[in-house]
Amino acid sequence: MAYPFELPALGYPFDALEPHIDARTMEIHHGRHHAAYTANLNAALKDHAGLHGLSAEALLSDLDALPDSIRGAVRNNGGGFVNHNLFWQILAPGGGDAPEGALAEAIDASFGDLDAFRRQFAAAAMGRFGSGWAWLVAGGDGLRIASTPNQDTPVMAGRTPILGLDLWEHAYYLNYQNRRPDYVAAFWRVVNWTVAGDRFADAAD
Ligand code: MN3
Repeated sequence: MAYPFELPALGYPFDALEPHIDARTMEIHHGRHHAAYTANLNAALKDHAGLHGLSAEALLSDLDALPDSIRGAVRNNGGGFVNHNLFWQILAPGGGDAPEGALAEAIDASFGDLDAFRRQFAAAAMGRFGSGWAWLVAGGDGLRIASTPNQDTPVMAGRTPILGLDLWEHAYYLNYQNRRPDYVAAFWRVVNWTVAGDRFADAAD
């Protein structure tokens, strides 16, 4: 996908992830926040026709090549666009079982076992001060956990996020207020491990 970027459909109803992620949060998060990142990315690129053939990932992975006047806007809004595209895909109603196949083996090899991975991922999520994301990332040296501020994304470093957890308060405040640990715990109940496994397989190609 290239300019003009379009807000992707959610793929399930707003209330599909309840009680873990509430319908009102999903409606605002997708329909306002993600929509705004999409619109603002398009606005930044509007007068730069030479960039209109590039994917958001291509733009983000070479920010230095962009004009100074739009680099920050593309970083923030392009990051917000791709991060939320991923986020909706790696959530699923009735998800949260466990990874299978090659991803399960890689998690065990990289972190010990699934519980140890969950603990390390949660620690990264809790350690991110303010707004940002926690990630399971593939690329180069295998699987690892990462965290980024704001809407920065592993895509900026040419890496493939397998899972991402939105740590902005807009992702959880209505239901969880300041209880980020409860939100992180709820995340494991709605992870779409099938999509995560597919992303891992694609990253390994
Ligand atoms: Mn968000």
